[in-house]
Amino acid sequence: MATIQNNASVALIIGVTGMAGLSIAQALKSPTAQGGPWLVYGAARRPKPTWFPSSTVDHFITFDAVNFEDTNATLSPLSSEITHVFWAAIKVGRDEEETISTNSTMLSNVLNVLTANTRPIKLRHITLQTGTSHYLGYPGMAQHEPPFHEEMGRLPYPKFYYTLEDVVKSYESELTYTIHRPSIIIGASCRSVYNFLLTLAVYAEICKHENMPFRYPGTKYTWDHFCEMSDARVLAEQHVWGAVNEKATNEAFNCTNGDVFTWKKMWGVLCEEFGVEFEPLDEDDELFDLVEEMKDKGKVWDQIVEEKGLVETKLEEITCFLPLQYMSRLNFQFVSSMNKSKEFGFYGHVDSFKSLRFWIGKLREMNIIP
Ligand SMILES: *[C@@H]1O[C@H](CO)[C@@H](O)[C@H](O)[C@H]1NC(C)=O
Ligand SMILES: *[C@@H]1O[C@H](CO)[C@@H](O)[C@H](O)[C@H]1NC(C)=O
Ligand SMILES: *[C@@H]1O[C@H](CO)[C@@H](O)[C@H](O)[C@H]1NC(C)=O
Ligand SMILES: CC(=O)N[C@H]1CO[C@H](CO)[C@@H](O)[C@@H]1O
Repeated sequence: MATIQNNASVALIIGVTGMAGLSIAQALKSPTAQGGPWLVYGAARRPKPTWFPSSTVDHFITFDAVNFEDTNATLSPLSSEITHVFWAAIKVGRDEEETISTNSTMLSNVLNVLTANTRPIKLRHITLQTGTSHYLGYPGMAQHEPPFHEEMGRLPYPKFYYTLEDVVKSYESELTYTIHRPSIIIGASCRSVYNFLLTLAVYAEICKHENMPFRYPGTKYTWDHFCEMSDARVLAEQHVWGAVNEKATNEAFNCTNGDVFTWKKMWGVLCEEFGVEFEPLDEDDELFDLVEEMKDKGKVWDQIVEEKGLVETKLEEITCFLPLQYMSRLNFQFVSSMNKSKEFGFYGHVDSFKSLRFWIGKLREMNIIP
């Protein structure tokens, strides 16, 4: 276990059991990490899951950031150590308003405690992860034209990402920040709210088990047009880069793999990896309602988990069929510009097909899927 030295880099990752948080921990503990060696505190709301690799963090801590007393009791003793916060947490409310209030409370609580209980303030920087939905409107409402870039203004309605950015900016006189906006995050965890890859893997396993075809729930448009993803490793690399490079200070960056793909091609990769037959999209067919199809499949997943001896999970906790289906029916190309990142000196990238294969392997290694 690493020990604390004066002026050392001490990280607190909020949301360490999610796809991004786990990859940030791994990036910080890599021997070549910029700004390292890092002492890493990983925080989550719930206790450490069995699949979480213990050696990834120096200290695993649990507290509920929504609760100020709990946050204060846990973090005030650490406020004289922690130099960097990596924010990769999300707690989704019943609606955008609840999400906004919950999220800004969590973020304010953590920043309050770390800046109020020690002098001089040790905390120097926060990396805030939001997402490219920053640029997206709600169904039927105004939105920006892709490709999206950072200078695009805010849309004229409440979005919790905007609120989070405002909370962070309100601490501008005390610390610096960077904002990271990934697209669809691809990584390995069963504690992420939006894990599209795991959702697709579970769907494929259910298809095999039930002898159902592995059908695409989206439109012909997204089947044929460009989409992109954000590998959790590239995202983690950008967080660390943002945390230690002065040039990036107080700037927002998109974060995607740096390539684009069509779902038609990606579906083929998924079929190969999961061992299911490729079903071409039939233009004349009605849209396939995956959400409806998976509604009652919880018991089937339970059975697969038991038969294959997998880590115990519940279908409704690890999948997000509705957002997946929504994404697969967008009527524009879901792509972001990586111009700004590159101009500022961040060149992280990965081949999206290789990325998918890599993370499917990880999910298997972690015994989350068969
Ligand atoms: C937070 O905790 C510290 C140390 O335990 C304590 O001194 C401080 O009064 C607490 N702050 C608040 C606002 O409760
Ligand atoms: C992200 O990409 C979108 C689409 O190209 C672009 O409009 C937006 O300005 C980019 N944002 C940043 C911070 O680079
Ligand atoms: C590149 O990104 C910048 C934002 O940094 C944006 O202003 C510009 O329009 C983008 N150019 C292209 C070709 O997307
Ligand atoms: C900026 C913002 O929306 N802050 C809200 C965070 O949530 C608390 C309550 O949960 C509100 O009081 C704040 O106004």
